[in-house]
Amino acid sequence: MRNMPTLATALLDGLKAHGAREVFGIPGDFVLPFFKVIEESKILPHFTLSHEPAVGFAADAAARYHGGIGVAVVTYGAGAFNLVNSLAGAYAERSPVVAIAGAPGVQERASGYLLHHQVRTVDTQLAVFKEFTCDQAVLTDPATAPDEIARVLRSARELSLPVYVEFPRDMVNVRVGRVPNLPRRAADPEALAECAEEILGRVASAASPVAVVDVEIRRYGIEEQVAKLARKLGLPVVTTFMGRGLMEQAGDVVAGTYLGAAGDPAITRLVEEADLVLLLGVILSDTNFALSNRALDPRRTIIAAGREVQVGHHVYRNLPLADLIAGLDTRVKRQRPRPHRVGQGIAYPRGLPVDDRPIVPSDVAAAINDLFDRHGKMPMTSDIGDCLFTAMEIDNTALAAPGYYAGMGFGVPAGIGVAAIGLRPLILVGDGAFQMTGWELGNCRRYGFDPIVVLFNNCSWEMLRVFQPESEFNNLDDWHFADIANSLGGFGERVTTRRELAAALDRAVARRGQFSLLEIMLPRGVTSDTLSRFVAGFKAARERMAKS
Ligand code: S1T
Ligand code: MG
Repeated sequence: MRNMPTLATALLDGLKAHGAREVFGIPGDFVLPFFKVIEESKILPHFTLSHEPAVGFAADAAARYHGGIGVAVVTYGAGAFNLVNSLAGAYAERSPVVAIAGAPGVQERASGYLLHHQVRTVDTQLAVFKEFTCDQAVLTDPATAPDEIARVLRSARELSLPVYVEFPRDMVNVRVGRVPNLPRRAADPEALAECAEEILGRVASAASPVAVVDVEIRRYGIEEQVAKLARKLGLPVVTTFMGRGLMEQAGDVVAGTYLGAAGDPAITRLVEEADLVLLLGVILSDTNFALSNRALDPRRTIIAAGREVQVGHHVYRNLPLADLIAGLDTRVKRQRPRPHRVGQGIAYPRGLPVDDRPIVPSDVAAAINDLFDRHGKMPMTSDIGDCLFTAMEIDNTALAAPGYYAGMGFGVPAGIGVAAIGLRPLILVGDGAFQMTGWELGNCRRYGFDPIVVLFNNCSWEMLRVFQPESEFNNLDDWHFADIANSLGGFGERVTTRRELAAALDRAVARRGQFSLLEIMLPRGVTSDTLSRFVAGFKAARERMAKS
């Protein structure tokens, strides 16, 4: 017994072995014993935040950036239900977050009392989490707990989706066996061979094929492999809206981001006039495809996502994307150079005039491009709002953003998650979203995080205004966010002119050891061109659908 780990240390060791690098959480009485082990065992570093939605966002963003799994530890009921929206977003956007919820002890469950934080039955919480996690384990039996943990962690990695672990508080120090490390299940070699040959045959006979990539290629850590394959095949690559920031190192093959009617016309033509579209790890969402002028024709589309590959009318199941890319790579016979029809690289705005004119959203993109030219790129996170559409005018740069689920409040806590893995992020956020989770910046000082926060303050829910200009409820008050930075342990300044913007960004890069909050004042009613085209296209698509 002495040599056996406790369930708490077995879980932490298992998490680490399966790719967790840190833990985010907020304690509560049902999870205090586990938190004690987290803190004292030092198996994984831990970071506490202020509100559970932020815990989920931070864990999600950390997983998106380091390619392992994210971990969110919360208490029963009040804590876990606060995690629902973040986990739902992680599920929608295919991010492997392990939600670990403390819970009533096995003995308490049988007491007959309603326990505090309990909603209906003890298992109401499990039932809710089943909707947006791909696997669950309730650790009530020491004999099976290690295997159950191994199974859910493998599911999280294989499917790149959230999982749920419920940890009764009286099980924390129970002695158990170690959590086995289950190997990933690879593709059936025959199915892989047949699938790869079929795809390569299609590509060889296509005149103008294109690859569209989305977040799964990052989730499975294969961005470089996709770039290499694209070079061999002479395939131009575009990212989806959700996939913006992918393959930032592969500027030679990535032509830009496909936004349909809202995007660069050359990129739109590249996709819509292609005679073969290879969708790699793509979420088939409205934000990615609703603005298509031409619907994706199954006969000229190959889609590999969610461990499934569809080529025309053939479906290959249980075929992981990483195996497919490797299988294609080894079978490409010879390179077939194709004439590139797009000039590499879209001309993103840069060279911001340093003058005393007021700032518009595209100026922020130009200022950030200039900043990256001077100081090097920074990893970015963004909230939903015009800041994310403005990000489409920043050079293709590593980005975590809720481009599909579109949940507000992601940007700041996601940036904290990125800081926790040792990077210095640039965070883009609107004033409405900042009202939701901006307070979390107050946690930067104790961990020594120094993100740069670029806050688009238009005193408005501007994106909603674009949809419905007549509504006055979209007017927000002026909260003077920069003024709160000091009391939260950071540095804040408000900028209103282009000269001030460029100078403030430079100062922020130089300021280390505390967060910098740049509150950029933007006029109401002014948006990036990309947002206005996007909303116009979205409304038109909805109207088309209503008519048909
Ligand atoms: N609540 C949550 C959690 N997520 C949402 N996306 C919404 C509500 C609806 C919503 C938007 S865009 C938007 C809201 C309220 C306004 C965003 O305001 P702000 O952050 O200031 O950015 P900007 O002024 O640039 O629009 C969407 C699309 O669903
Ligand atoms: Mg706003």
